[in-house]
Amino acid sequence: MTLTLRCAAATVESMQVLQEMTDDVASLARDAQKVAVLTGAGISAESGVPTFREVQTGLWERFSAQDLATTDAFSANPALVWTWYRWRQSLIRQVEPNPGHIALVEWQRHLAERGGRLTIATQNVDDLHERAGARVLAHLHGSIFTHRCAECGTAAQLPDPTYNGFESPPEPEEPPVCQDCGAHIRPDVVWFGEMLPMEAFEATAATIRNADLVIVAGTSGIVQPAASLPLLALERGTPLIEVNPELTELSETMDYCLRGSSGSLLPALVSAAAAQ
Ligand code: BV8
Ligand code: ZN
Repeated sequence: MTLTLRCAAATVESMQVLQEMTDDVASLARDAQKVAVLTGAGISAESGVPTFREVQTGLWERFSAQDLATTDAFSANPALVWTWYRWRQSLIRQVEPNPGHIALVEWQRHLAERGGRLTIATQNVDDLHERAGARVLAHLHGSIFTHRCAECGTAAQLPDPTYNGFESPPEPEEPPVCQDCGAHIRPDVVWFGEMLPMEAFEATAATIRNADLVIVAGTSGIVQPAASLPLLALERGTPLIEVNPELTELSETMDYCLRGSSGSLLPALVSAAAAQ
């Protein structure tokens, strides 16, 4: 089925879009056996984790997330960047997965029981997909929960931070140093200007190429090269569905743009998929 409706024409209210297209979208969800999902910061927004576009607060109010997520920023002000990551780690630990994360687990289980599969690749460095019970194929931008030496790469085992994620820390703390070489310890995330983990990137590309439905949820589609991965679905005319309250850099390549929150639209999609 070649879906002709492009999102430029489909930017109407999400539930209306979903209701108007219930037959099309619901049968896509119901018939799909190999679903590839790419998530971004937006899927964790309803859990209370700020997205990358949101304005920073407290110690970091003068910086954008993009300013801080770089090796230059860490070299210039290791304590400020290190504390940002430890504070974010604390905040993630204080929040819970939301209905959007849970819906993907249910869809993943529904398909696995029927010989199909749903794969999740995320740009997020949080572990909310895993804590909801999902198997995650790839963390394209790493994890905020593991750490390594910025110089020699030795893994560092650290105690959990004890910040209150709902308040800004009073002052920054220096990062610990490597036991082997004395250089600073850094978070195991991919900073701007750094390469993505190739295995994670290639595995995600393979599942999108091989999917019969691609869902892009909660991403602005700005950060490359992750944001280009959904375009691989165009090679085989695989249907693309976006779940986002706003128009994104990817909207015009989508077959359907479901305008609303992942916490409400993903459960609606999954109930359509599971309907007999
Ligand atoms: C690299 C980890 C090169 C750190 C992150 C073209 C090709 C390749 C690179 C580039 C390129 N053009 C530019 C670049 C450079 C750069 C880049 O993309 N810049 C952008 C700003 C243009 N890319 C890189 O530097 C990448 N590396 O290219 O290396 C190289 C090559 C060879 C050898 C050496 C080097 C590395 C990029 C990774 C950066 N690290 N994260 C950390 O987390 O601190 S990226 C970070 O920002 C997040 O992980 C996330 O992925 C990204 C933000 O994107 P989103 O997830 O989409 O979040 P965002 O806030 O933007 O949007 C939220 C969305 O949610 C919105 O649309 C909103 O409407 C929606 N939403 C809100 N509420 C809800 C919702 N949706 C649903 N439900 C809701 N309730
Ligand atoms: Zn070291």
